[in-house]
Amino acid sequence: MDKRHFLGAALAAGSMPSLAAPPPRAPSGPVLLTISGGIRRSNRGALDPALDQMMVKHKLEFTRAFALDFSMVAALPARTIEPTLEYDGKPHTLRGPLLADVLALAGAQPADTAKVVLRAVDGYAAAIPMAQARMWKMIVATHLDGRPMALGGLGLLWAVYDADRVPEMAARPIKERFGACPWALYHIEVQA
Ligand SMILES: Nc1nc2c(c(=O)[nH]1)N[C@H]1C(S)=C(S)[C@@H](COP(=O)(O)O)O[C@H]1N2
Ligand SMILES: [Mo]
Repeated sequence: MDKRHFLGAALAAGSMPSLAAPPPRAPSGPVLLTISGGIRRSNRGALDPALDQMMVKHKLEFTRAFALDFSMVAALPARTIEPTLEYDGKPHTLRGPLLADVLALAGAQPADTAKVVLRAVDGYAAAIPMAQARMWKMIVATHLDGRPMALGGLGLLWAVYDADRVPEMAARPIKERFGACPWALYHIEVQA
């Protein structure tokens, strides 16, 4: 099968739309999120041991990565969820694209058995199987209650899901529902 037929078939099957789409532009604003590991599209090179200081401190390693600014995340189709948050026990509206769609932008379509490591600026990291990310419909939230989120609060990006709507998590005490949800998310590693 030549390349054109392959892409056509993939598009028709809906299996790899992001790969067939024209490559997204490089970030023009400050990069908020860097995706490395099992990606098929990159827009930056290797970790710079001199200038990528926070990633060095967090012991990250990569030879290429896909970097996103806020507008690239916000341009993806958004979902809205309304989980009860553990911090105030109240339902809040969170909006942002599916984590799976953010990964697809970097040409990553991890198998259900693959893990993604979601890392926050404070070093907190959660490794979750892709099956869980898909089942929980995890989003990369850009907005809380209609507003962008502060760095110093829960932003700028928060990997989160609708815990109230996932029965096995809703059954748990509220303090045990968000361990897989780093706020101030800045790096995702796709593991094989
Ligand atoms: N960036 C960041 N996100 C985080 C955490 C954290 O320490 N840093 N703690 C996680 C854990 S283990 C839980 S249970 C919830 C609430 O953590 P907290 O009670 O420490 O705020 O947020 C999760 N997200
Ligand atoms: Mo926790």
